[in-house]
Parts: sequence; C-alpha cells; structure tokens
Amino acid sequence: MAYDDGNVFARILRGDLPCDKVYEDDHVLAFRDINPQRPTHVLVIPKGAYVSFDDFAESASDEEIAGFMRATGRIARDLGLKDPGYRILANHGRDGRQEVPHFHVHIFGGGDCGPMIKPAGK
Ligand code: DGP
Repeated sequence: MAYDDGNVFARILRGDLPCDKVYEDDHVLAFRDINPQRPTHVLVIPKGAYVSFDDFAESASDEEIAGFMRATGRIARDLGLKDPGYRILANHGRDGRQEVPHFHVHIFGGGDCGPMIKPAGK
C-alpha cells in the first residue's frame, strides 16, 4: 500500500491541522487522541512516511525504530503512567481495524485498561 500524503496524521505533521501536542523530537510527534478511550490517550507517530506497523518494522532505519521506542517509553513515563501502568497498542490493516494509514502507537492510561482484548465473537 502506497503512503497517502493526505492522511490526517500527515496533515498534522505538516502543520495543516492542529493537535494537542505532548512531545516532539527529530523522529517522533505525540499528541492527544481526538476521541479518547481512556482518561489518558496519546498517539505516538514517526515523522517518516510509514503506512503501518509492518511498513515501519520493515523499512524504517534502526535509528528511527530505536528513537520511536525510546520516545514512547519516555512519553508514558513523563505522563506519570509508569507506576500505575498503561497499555500500548498498534492496529495494523483491516483485521486490526487501522483507520489512519500512518503508523501510530496508542498509549492508554489513567485507570484500569480492562481485559487485553475482547474475546472472539463477543
Ligand atoms: P487507529 O484505528 O489505530 O488507526 O486509530 C486512529 C486514531 O486516530 C483514533 O483513535 C482517532 C484518532 N484520530 C483520528 N483523526 C484524528 C485527528 O484529526 N486528530 C487526533 N488528535 N486524533 C485523530
């Protein structure tokens, strides 16, 4: 799947759309989800044009991947989530119900995140 420059996260990265930014560095931008599913719900995105987790894992440089992982941990820590705990999640493709075709990780926290996943068929 080719990268679509018009996706909402690309527009946020270009500054065409606003976001509630919580963190930024050379490789990463993090901002609050527009439709939060938990009291804290932050999206972490690479600045590079990667469609999905698969694309990022296959094509990003080691520096981008390491930077992304370090930043995600730091953001959760800085949000005060390390001790009470939190959940990180990345949706990929149709079955993962990925909506925005720019790789992103969700950070959920601020309360019990509940069971890991809904049992199949429920
Ligand atoms: P996913 O299913 O993993 O692709 O989730 C995409 C998330 O992106 C979803 O939780 C809602 C969020 N989202 C969509 N559009 C915007 C936007 O314009 N701004 C922000 N902050 N979040 C958005």
